[in-house]
Amino acid sequence: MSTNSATIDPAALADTVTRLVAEQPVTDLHTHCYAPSFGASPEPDGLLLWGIDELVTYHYLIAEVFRVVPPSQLPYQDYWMMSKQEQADHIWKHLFVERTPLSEACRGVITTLTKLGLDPHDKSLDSYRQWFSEQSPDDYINKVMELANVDSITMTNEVFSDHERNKWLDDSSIGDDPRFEAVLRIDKMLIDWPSACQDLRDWEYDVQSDFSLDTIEEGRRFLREWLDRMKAIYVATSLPPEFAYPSFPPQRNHSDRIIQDILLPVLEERDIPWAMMIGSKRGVNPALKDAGDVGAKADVSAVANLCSDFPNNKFMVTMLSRENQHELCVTARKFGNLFVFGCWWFLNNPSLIEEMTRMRLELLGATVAPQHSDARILDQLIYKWDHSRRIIAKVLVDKYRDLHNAGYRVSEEQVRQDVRLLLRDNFRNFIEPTRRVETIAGSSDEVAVDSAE
Ligand code: RAT
Ligand code: ZN
Repeated sequence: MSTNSATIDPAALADTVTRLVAEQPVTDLHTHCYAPSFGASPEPDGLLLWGIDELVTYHYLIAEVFRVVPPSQLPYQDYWMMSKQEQADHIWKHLFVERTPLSEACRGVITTLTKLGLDPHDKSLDSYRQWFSEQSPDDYINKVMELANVDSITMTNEVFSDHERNKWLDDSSIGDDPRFEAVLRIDKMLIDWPSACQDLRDWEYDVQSDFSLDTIEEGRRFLREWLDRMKAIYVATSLPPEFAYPSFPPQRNHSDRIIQDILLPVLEERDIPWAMMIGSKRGVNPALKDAGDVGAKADVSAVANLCSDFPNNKFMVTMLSRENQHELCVTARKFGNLFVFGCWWFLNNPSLIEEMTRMRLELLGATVAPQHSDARILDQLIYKWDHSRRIIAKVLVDKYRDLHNAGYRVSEEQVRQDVRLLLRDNFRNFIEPTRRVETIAGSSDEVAVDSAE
């Protein structure tokens, strides 16, 4: 590749950057979407959720509809007793027909329908239902991936869910769909070790909650076997705002022992990252189910301590509180084994994505994964990426303009490289460091052309 390709005319900067961001396939590193082999809605217990009724009953929208039709008018239990279609009709009527769909989650449904070629103004969901009934989930995945320009969807595979675990045990090829990659999600081990321990014993791992006897070896065997079964690309845990490492007072809970003796040794041996998603406070309003969680500020020093105490381990971190973002960026400047990713959950809103992306580029350059979709419903890939790409492009344009004002001209190749790193290769390289990627300099020993391109 040429290192001196023509620099971009400042007048063309916004269009060029926006086009290059749109053209770059993204590897979506955290979603809750599944391959069709896990079953697909409306099939009962299908894990792949898709289609209009799932889109409209997204838990973000459930929280929003209870703000306009409060539980004094529609008690929570009455809502949950409704069929999925009745729930969707209720939400559509109140959030999309009787009100302007202004919120980000509402706008997401509008973008998705529009990009699918459907008119989002219908007063009833019937015509959309008809359209979706004509799609097959397997082909529809390809259509969604094409529209969202996503090259790989990373699942969240809950080993402590009996339903999902049994699917893996029953079908050894369940994870073989090349469009999806697995992630071993192990929240219970860190958050409720006595109960996780009981599960492990039921599954014939000889573990004790006080870590006696063979607990360490057996805990490691559990992780190794599930990493292998899933071919998991990383291990993930959602952690509460109180998460501390070391825990305080020391050994107050079991998480230090799990981290030090079971989890990190296995991950080091496999060279697989641990993704910590920190700051979720579960069940603040349990009547809302998945919609009842909130986020709160956590202590970033837990991340710094882990990165420093375990230099041979790799940590991916996203935090739920806006207030933690600056400290997290500064911490990442100190530790090459810390990979910052995504604008998680309540941060996945344009104003916050913009602020965080700007801050990350200023403090860390193009060394992060600015976004993941967190899509729970397949179709959401379309809007989550459309909305985020626009913001990432906007921030990049500003940064290239700042460089221009400082006397530096970027070329199209440079922009293409930055965008490729941000949307795909930083993550790929972090999980798979031996992978070789092309750089504009074309000379370092890390350079070789990615055969996919
Ligand atoms: O974003 C969400 O939909 C949340 O409910 C959670 O799934 C969160 O992203 C998580 O992974 O725990
Ligand atoms: Zn998630």
